[in-house]
Amino acid sequence: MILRDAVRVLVNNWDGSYTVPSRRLYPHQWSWDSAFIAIGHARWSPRRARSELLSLFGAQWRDGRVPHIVFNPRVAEGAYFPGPEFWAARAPSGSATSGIVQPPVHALAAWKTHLVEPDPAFLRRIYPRLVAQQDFLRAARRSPEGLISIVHPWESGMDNSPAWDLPLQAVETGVAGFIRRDLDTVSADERPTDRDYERYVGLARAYRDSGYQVPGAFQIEDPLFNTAYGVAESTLAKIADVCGLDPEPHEREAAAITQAMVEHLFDGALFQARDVRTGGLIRSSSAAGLTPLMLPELPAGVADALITTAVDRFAVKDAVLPSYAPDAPEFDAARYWRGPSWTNLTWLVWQGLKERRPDLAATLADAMIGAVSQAGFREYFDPFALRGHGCRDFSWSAALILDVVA
Ligand code: 9YW
Repeated sequence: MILRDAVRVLVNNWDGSYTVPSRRLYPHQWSWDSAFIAIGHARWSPRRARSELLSLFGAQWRDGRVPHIVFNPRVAEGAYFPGPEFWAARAPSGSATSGIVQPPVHALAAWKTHLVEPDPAFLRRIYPRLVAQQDFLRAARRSPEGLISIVHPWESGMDNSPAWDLPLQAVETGVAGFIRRDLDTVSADERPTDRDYERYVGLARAYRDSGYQVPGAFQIEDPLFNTAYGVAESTLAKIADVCGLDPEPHEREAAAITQAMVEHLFDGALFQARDVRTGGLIRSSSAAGLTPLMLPELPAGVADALITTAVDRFAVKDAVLPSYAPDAPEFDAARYWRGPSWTNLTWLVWQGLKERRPDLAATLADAMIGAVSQAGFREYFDPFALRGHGCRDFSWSAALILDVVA
């Protein structure tokens, strides 16, 4: 039943060559959504999984960046804010896109698709594009410490995480005159605030006005983004191997980023984000800090400390994973990335626990299935009451459940 419903969500959200995250709230193609969605498609239609990824990379920029939104020209102007008129950017393919990126989880998606239905020709086609995606991050976003930075909260994928409260204070507000289309669909107390949006728009506008070259007042090394980058390198090593290419440079890069993360972002219990402008760690209780469990070469002692934190502070033994630790004062069970459980974040931590702690991984899998069985394929869930929040029929909630039960 749950599998049939999940496939139905993906079929209804399919747009011919890719899947929209949600028909009403997000009617275009989103970058990291497409990766998670491909992982789900792979379980029932690997052809759609390959199409999902190839269509996204069809809008890759010449500098290698994969834009976080690829706009569908058939969707009415103004249906989503900020839309193509705001971003004013075009890929060489001619598609209108945004100019920022999202966590690079796509190599993992390509590999998982290949594992379900081996297709070396697909891997050979997508490999150079995945390498270019990483090259962009190295060229444009790497600090002397060897970590990759994001220049907008939207690039983290966790837009209004409390981890961004402090760095956002340095960002000017005062950008007004826009219409929040998200509030047409979802109630305001489940979304970021207007003050958040003013800063998001201000930051995006400044980056846009520099030709998407110069970061504005927000430059952060985020543990989830860096984990995705590191996992991409270890995955590219496997893909290179299948393609008859040298995996070694990717292995070296994966080891280097893991080491830099442990050295600069680990606080002894959780990975934290670092503010590049001040050099200081931003102490928060975001579940993003648990995702380094996915890094294959994470030292065992560090992994053990993360697992203790996951159990003690994120209730991993008896609930779905909250996006923010419930014992922290900023926790809000219903507001977007400030506490609710998200299937993609839970899935990432589940991946990281599968080999290290199969018992906890099984508990998380059951919890994910329990949440969608009770509330449907909602965008996010109250981690304790399991009440659904945000939009309905949300693609990655459906897609990742297909992977979890496979
Ligand atoms: C927005 C599409 C995207 C996700 C992000 C999520 C949200 C867009 O939706 O951002 O309008 O707020 O935060 O992770 O990719 O599902």
